[in-house]
Amino acid sequence: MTRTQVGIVGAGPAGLTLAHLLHLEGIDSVVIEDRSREYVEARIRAGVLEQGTADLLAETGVGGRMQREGEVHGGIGLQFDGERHRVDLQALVGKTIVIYGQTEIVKDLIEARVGTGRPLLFEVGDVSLAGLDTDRPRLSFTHERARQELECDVIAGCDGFHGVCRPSIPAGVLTEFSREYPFGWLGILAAVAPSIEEVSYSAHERGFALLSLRTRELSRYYIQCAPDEDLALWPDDRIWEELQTRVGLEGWTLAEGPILEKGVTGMRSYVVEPMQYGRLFLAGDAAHIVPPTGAKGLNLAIGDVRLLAEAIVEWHRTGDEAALARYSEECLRRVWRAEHFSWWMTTMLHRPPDEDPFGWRLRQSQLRYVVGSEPAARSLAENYVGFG
Ligand code: FAS
Ligand code: PHB
Repeated sequence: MTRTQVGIVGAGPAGLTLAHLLHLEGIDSVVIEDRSREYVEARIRAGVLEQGTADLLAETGVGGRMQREGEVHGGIGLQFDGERHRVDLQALVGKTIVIYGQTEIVKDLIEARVGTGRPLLFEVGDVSLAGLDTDRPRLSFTHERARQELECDVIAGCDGFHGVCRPSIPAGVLTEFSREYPFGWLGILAAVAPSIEEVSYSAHERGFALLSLRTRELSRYYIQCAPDEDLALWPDDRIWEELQTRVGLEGWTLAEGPILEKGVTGMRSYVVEPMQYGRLFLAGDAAHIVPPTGAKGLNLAIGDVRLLAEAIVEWHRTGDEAALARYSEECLRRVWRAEHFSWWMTTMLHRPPDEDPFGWRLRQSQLRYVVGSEPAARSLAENYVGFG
């Protein structure tokens, strides 16, 4: 049996950022991940960082490449009825966002972790948790064909929506809140210069489309599809044709190019309360999921572990467990604000399969109001850039 102060399950943004923040404060941790390093570094996901997230990465010494290669954006586009409107985030709320892929953040955090020489174990198997309601919770797992036992002071469940930590909490403790959406996103990564300067959301009668980017040479575009859309029915030319229909504008051209990756992502809202049990603390997608329309998922995960790291440090320094006891309550206020904003953006911009003309008119009116009223635009802006 080996020991550590914090056992961290999952090497996604939540687990890696937590390990990094704890290390800066001299608190030891072990990170265990069931996938390979190559897999987690290649998994294409989020692209938009709230200013608070970007500032945290920069202030804690893992934001150098983000500052060199990321793009700071002062606005986003909302397109409907043949017009693209700019929501000027910087003018409205004095904050910006950073465009920098989650894959790059994960690479930067793994490099920092490896640089500390502290344990980051990939391709672990059969992870199980025990003793969560004692002061010596334990992780057991297989690594390099050997069974390992790890005694911890606390365990951080950063293992995403399909992980093992949340299900390790006894029945009857948790309350789940969820909503499934009758649509998903078909996303592409294309080797073509983005035809937009900033992220642009488009509501079209045929459905939603999103124009985003990773670099000035890599475009990241999405179209609304069925949640179980069969990708085999979407050859590249059909994807480009549908994108052209949904985002086409007078006097503007969407440049096409080779599609490097394509995939379908389902969409749900989900929150579990509380986000802790005994010495197990859930963070990120292990505790909550948002539809990506609000670009909140990654940012929520970072917000959770920022709070968790502060609470663990305070406990180790003073023996005072009050901040740890308040962790879930503190997180959930921010989580539910992001859940509502993500639901609001999603329902405003997506066409439900059973939408009638009345529903479409309501959405058009809502979009006109958001781009035409400064208070309404400011409300969108302050939620989009985040409150951190
Ligand atoms: P993650 O899921 O990123 O990381 C959890 C880690 O735990 C993974 O590496 C997993 O392999 C590991 N793990 C799981 N079970 C384990 C076990 N038993 N033992 C050990 N390790 C285990 N958010 C946005 O803001 N914008 C987007 O466009 C966007 N697109 C997304 C597309 C997809 C397909 C998905 C699934 C999510 C997307 N998200 C997006 C949300 C996403 O970015 C998450 O919010 C973010 O990855 C959350 O980070 P973590 O909580 O660290 O969870
Ligand atoms: C992305 O760039 O992948 C992205 C941008 C904005 C979103 C979701 C995803 O709301």
